[in-house]
Amino acid sequence: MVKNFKKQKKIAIIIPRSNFLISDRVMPPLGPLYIKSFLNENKITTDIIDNPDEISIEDFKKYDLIGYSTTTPQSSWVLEHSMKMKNYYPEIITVIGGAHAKYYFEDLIKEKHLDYIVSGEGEIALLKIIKGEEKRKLIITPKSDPSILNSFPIPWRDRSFLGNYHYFIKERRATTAITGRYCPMTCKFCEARKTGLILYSPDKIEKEILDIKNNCGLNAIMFYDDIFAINLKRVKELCEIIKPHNIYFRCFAHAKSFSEEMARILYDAGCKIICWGVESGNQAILDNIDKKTKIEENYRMAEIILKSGMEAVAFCMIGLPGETNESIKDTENFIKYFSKNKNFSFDLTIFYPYKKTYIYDHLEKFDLKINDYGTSGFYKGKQGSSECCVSTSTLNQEDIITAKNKICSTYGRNFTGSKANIETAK
Ligand code: B12
Ligand code: SF4
Repeated sequence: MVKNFKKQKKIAIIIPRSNFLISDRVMPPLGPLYIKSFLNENKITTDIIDNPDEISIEDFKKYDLIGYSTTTPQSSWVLEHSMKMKNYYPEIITVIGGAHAKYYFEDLIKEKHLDYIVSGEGEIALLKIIKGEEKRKLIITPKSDPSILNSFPIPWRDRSFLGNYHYFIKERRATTAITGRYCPMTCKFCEARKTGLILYSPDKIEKEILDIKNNCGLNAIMFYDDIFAINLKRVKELCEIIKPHNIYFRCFAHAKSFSEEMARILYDAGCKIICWGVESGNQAILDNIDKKTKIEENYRMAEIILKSGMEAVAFCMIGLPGETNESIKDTENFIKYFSKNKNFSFDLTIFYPYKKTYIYDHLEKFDLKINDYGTSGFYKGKQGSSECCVSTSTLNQEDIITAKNKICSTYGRNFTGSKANIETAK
C-alpha cells in the first residue's frame, strides 16, 4: 500500500467545496494551512487546492499523495473523488483528515480507496505517512503536548490565497487565527466536549499577528478558538499582545466566565464582535445538554457586550433533547428581547446529531429520537436553512423546522427559510 518515495514528493491537500453554504469563501480554513506550513518546513512541496472541481483528474497525476481535509457534509464528495482518483492512479496515496475523519473513522476504515485515515492532529501523522514510516491504515493521533504544538510553525498565509476569502470586521478585511486548541467545557451536543485546552504561547501569537499584518497586509482577525475569552487571566494576556498592533478582532467567549471587566479589556484591545453559545433560553434544556450556564447569565452577557460598544452574536439551537413548544418559546423570548438592538444578532440552528457527541452515544438517556441523517449533515446552510433529523416526544421534525423558520423570519435579517427535507432525507 505504501508508495516508496524516491524522488522529491509532491503533496496536494484538498479542501472540498461546500455548496450547501451561501459562500464557502468567507473564512480561510486553518487546518490545511497548519499542515502545509509544517510540511513546507520539512521540505515537502505541498499545494493547497480549494477549488478541486475546477481541476481535471489528469492534473492530479503529478501528486504522490492527496490529502482531503473534510467535515461531515463534505465527506460524500471526498469519498467519490478519492475513489475516482484511485481508479485512475492507484499509485497515488489517499489520506483523509479533518473533523469527519476525527469523529467518523469507524465508517471510513472500510473504504478501500482510502489508504490512510488520520483522526486528530495531522501534522506529524502526515509527515510519517509521506516518509513511508506509517503502516497502519487508521491513525488516531493523541493530543500533542503543548510544547510540541507550540513548536509547529505558524499557519501558511499567502496574500493571493487569502484573497479568495472575504470576511470583514467592520470595514476591515479579516483572516483567521487560533490562540489555543480544544475545549474543556462539557456540552453534550458537541464533539469537542472535555477535550482539555492547549494554549499557544504569547510569542507564537504575536508572531502570527505580525505575519498577518506585515506579510498579508491585513489588520483584522477572526479568532477561531472554541473559547478565546476562557478566563480573565488569559484575556489579559492575549489583549496585552494584541492591543499594540491596532487590529480589529472577533472572538468566542462563554457566559460562565464573562464579566464587565473582561468586556472592557477586550473592547480596549480592538474586539468588535463577541459570539457565544447561548443554545437555549430554557434552563431545563441547558441542563440537559450540560451547558453549565444559567439563562440569566446569557441575558447578562448580551447586556454587557452591547453596553461595552461591541456587537453580540448569540448562537442558539433548537431540537435539543427534551425540546418542547414552551422551551422553544423561551429561546424565542431571548432573541426577541435583544432583537431591536442593531448590534445584536443571532444564529438559530437545529441540533444535528454528529457521531462522537455525548448525545449520539447515549441516546437512550434523552428525550430525543434520530429519525434519519438528513441529506448531507449540515446544521446551517443557504439562507440559514438547517437539516432536521431529530424529534422529541412532543415535537416532530416538521414542528421543529416550522418553529425555526418562524423565529428566523420574525427576528432575523436576510432569512428566506429552511426547507423541510424530510422526504428527500431517506
Ligand atoms: C472554524 C470552524 C468553522 C469555520 C471554518 C471551517 C473550516 N473548515 O475550518 C466555519 C465557520 C466556516 C465552519 C463551518 C462549518 N463547520 Co465548523 N468548525 C470550526 C471550528 C470551530 C474550528 C476549526 C479549526 O480551525 N480548528 C483548528 C485547526 C488547526 O484544526 P482542524 O481544522 O481540526 O485541523 C487539524 C486536524 O483536523 C487535521 N487535519 C485537517 N485537515 C486535514 C487533512 C489531512 C489530509 C490530514 C492528514 C489531517 C488534517 O490536522 C489539522 C492540524 O492539526 C471547529 C471546532 C474545532 N474546535 O475544531 C468546527 C467544526 C469543524 N465545524 C463543524 C461543522 C459541523 C461545520 C459546518 C458543517 C456547520 C454547518 N454550516 O452546518 C460547516 C462546514 C463548512 C466547511 N466547509 O468546513 C464541526 C464538524 C463536525 C463533523 N463531524 O464534521 C466542528 C468539529 C464543530 C463541532 N463540534 O460541531 N466551521
Ligand atoms: S459547544 Fe463550545 S463550549 Fe461547548 S464543548 Fe463545544 S466547543 Fe466547548
